[in-house]
Amino acid sequence: LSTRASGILSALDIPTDRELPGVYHGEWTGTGDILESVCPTTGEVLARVRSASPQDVRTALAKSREAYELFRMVPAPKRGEVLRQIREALAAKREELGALVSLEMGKVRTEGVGEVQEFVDIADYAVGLSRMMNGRVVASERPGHSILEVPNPLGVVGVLSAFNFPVAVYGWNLALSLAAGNATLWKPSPSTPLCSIAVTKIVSHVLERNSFPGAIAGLVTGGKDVGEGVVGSTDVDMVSFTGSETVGREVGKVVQSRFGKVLLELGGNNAAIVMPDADLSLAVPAVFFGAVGTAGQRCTSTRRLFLHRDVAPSFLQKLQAFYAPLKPGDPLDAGTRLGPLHTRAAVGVFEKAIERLRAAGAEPMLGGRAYTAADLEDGFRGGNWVRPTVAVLDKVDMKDELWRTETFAPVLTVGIFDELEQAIEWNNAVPQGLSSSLWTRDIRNVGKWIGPAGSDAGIVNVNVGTSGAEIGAAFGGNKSTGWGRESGGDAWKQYVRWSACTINFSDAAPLAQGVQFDS
Ligand code: UN1
Repeated sequence: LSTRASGILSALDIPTDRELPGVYHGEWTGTGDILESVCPTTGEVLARVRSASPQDVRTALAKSREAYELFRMVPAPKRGEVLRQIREALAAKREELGALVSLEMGKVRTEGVGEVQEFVDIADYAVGLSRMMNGRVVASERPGHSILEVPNPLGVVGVLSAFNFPVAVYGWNLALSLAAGNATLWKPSPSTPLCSIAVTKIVSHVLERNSFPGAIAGLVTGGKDVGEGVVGSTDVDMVSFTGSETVGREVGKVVQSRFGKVLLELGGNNAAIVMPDADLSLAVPAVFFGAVGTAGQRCTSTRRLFLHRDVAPSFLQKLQAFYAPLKPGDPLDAGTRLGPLHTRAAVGVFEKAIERLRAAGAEPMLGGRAYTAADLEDGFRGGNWVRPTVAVLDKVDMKDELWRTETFAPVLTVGIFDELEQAIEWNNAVPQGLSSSLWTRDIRNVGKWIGPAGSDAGIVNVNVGTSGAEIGAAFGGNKSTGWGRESGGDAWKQYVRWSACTINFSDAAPLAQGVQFDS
């Protein structure tokens, strides 16, 4: 193992000299297939992980249920105290864990550390929540009666997360689920097992120190079969899935068919709209971050850019200046802005998107090609590198696949408009509805954008880019993005079982609606 990798792993107490167990349910085990963690920057194999066998999944599910039955009796503020300690433990390893995200996922250092910060933030939020998950007292129409709406713990929450946020998305779910009194079982992406092992270690130490069962935050690494084992199990009360629309559609059906709860965070196809009165000194860097940050692999990445005709030439010229110095760099180096794509397959997806653009007559004005080995410096040749791409289309047809498909790569497709209404129509004309961003200083545009005839996405920003949301508001999207909400806002209400309790304190037992049913 390179010293670059071994330093990061040992700082997180991950042994580098043996196969790693990829299952945790109070103890570490793993008897399934081997998963390889491959560094997307260099191609180096970072570790071999023993994933969950079908028996491991069954054991983990049983342990999760047992842990839930104990944990649901713990008062919520006490659960919050555990979260507070998890928050502290994560913050103490912020740099190390952030570096592991960069090493294993490939996003650049500041974004890797930012992702850990996002987990810290949601843990803070959930500590507060643990004293504020309030139910309600509802006025009863009957004398001497009260109606309570009581949030009770839900059960076992299965979290299936994607490679692109290998720490934070689990964090959103774990923090709310734990505050709510549930046990959580995590099935991470098979290509980021080390991040999940490192996080689970940190969390499990806190649980063990507090004499709680480790299975409150269990882990089953693995591929499709492990995911199916969790999704299909009636022992899992809610499945929170982040990933592609194709897989999400199946997950949704399976969970629905057994009447479980499902929370879906699927594709994004996010647009930024730039009006002629926009402050370009803010809009250009925001679009640059949205399109190139995480090498275009956030579900909130900016994929579509709609420029008002009056501002298009100067916007594109300024954007070009931001793209020009980009070159492959080690995501671990502080100055790097362009990391690799996470997998080799993603390079093929990028190339297909470029072909589609060319077929539509749009020659990219920037990028347009993957890096070949000959273009790359020593050390990077085993990685997955593409040139961030910008292409302007003369004719915009939102029915064309090139606009409708989410390509998980840094490809920004640009259309030119004359009226805001037209741009909003384009914004809404795709199947996905995650994030959107309008750049203007005219309050009348803002009113249109955030109102009934405005953006139909879950995230509707003004003078803020499409990606990089804070944790305070509920995060999620509409339409084929799946309507799920995670993180802040009212998202916690999905992680509980609501009990409507009508209580009669009186000496009579009248029926509602005045119904008389005497013998
Ligand atoms: C994702 O890409 O799955 O808003 C989540 C953002 C981040 C989370 C993205 N806070 O870009």
